[in-house]
Amino acid sequence: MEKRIRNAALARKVVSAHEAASYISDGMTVGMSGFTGSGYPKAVPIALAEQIAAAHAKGDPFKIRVLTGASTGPELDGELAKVNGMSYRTPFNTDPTCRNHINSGETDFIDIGLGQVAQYAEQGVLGDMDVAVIEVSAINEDGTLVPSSSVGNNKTWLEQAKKVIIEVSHWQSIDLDGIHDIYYDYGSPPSRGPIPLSKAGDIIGRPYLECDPSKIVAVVESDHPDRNAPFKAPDEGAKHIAGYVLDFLQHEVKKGRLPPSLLPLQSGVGNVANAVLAGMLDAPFEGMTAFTEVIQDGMLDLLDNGKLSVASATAFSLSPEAAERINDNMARYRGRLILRPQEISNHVGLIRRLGCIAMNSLIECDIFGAVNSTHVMGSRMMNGIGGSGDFARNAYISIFVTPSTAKDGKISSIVPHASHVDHMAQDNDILVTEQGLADLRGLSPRQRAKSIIANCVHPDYKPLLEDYYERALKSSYGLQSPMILNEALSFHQRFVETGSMLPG
Ligand code: 0RQ
Repeated sequence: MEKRIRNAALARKVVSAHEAASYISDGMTVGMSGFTGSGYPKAVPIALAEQIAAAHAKGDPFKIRVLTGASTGPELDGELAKVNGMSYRTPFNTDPTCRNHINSGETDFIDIGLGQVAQYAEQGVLGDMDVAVIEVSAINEDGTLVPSSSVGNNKTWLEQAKKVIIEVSHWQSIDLDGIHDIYYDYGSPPSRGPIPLSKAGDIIGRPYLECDPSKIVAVVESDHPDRNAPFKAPDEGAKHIAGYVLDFLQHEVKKGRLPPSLLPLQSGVGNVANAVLAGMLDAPFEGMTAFTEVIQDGMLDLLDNGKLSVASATAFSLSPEAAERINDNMARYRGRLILRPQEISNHVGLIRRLGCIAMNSLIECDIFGAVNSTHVMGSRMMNGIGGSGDFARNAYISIFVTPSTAKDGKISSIVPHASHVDHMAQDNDILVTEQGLADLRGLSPRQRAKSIIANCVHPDYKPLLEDYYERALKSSYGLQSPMILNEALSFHQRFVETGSMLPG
């Protein structure tokens, strides 16, 4: 086994996960590493959950406030949620038990754009950080830390926390060394200067994380794998969506609005996003780049076949097969794969400067193009806005992709009025479903409604939306964005009452 703890003083701080977890007590604010299932601590949260369960069994209170990069995995959000150990959670979650606690009101969830979290933490509005628990892939002789498969908010947590626990993962590739670019010169307003990054592949920082060694109270070794979820093979709908997106991009190149190598790609996670990336393998774009937040399987395939020259992100989000492939060959990707802090991967100024092409998924979109990415029926949290807000608003072209229906056709993804808005209509350029594509750029709300209903709505819902919109044109208080106030949320109301948005 390679030597992963190369600093003698820190090697003397190696303890069991239980001993490390005992530094955390009721009411503490804990910053954990982790972003979309990669690079999160595993051994310490499992031990912590056991300690929380033991305290609860004795009738003692024990809940903590948990801050991460984004979603984590079953050993962290899963275990802590199962023992009802989180009073507060930010900024993004995909764990089903944690989601239930959020939606039952048990856990306060703060849904923040991922690029903004570090700044909020630095302002102190997320609470003083008592402990940070950070997974790394190695500790260097000089005490600097080789990050793991995600960088997320780790730089900020290491700076902000009073005490630090380092979890050294033996599962992570030893060759992650050299993959990261940690920018330390961002500063705070009013003395914040320009970030010297003008291409996705620019290296602007250092390869290692730094931490005041006197704050490190414990080092734990673990060998748990990341949560690497398998992707479903793209279904027919996803393939259709991918086809429309690729045709659109080719059309933009033909029109001279995009270069033949496109502009840096951002892609959300999920099967549709992955299908679009898979489609790019056969598309006529060469020398592409990615400036995104997660590297998923599709990106890796594009890097492997040379279509993508470089991909910048903050984390991996891979299937188990792709994780194995990348772990076995990490050294080959050095210089072509770059992991950065999420305040840089999701920096709105850089997204605007580079002119990213953003592709994200959604819960629902209304006939004017306002997008809900987070709340089912307006009130139930799914995962959070994630990075979609950072990218959608600031992209050169913002594309949203979605199947036209959800839950076996009982829900239309296109509704008269969004029941919650994460991305206002003005930010969203292109909407794509398996039915077709609506190019909303330069259109008025009435023109947008016509285009979305004609191109994107499922045939089962088209007559309903046409009827609603025609009547809105006749009875609306104003005609800029025609609306029937007491019917705007009628699709949602029908679903809550009958289990389907379809009448009868
Ligand atoms: O639930 O599997 O239980 O049926 O939502 O939907 O269609 O598989 O799509 O995986 O891309 O997720 C918006 C949630 C879409 C995601 C969202 C149900 C649907 C299914 C998943 P089931 P799909 P996806 C980069 C960018 C915000 C963050 C973001 C997301 C489940 O993309 O979290 O974009 N986005 N980040 O049935 C009720 C509807 C629904 C619905 C879908 N209208 N009503 N349920 N679902 N539409 C990554 C990061 O930021 C980290």
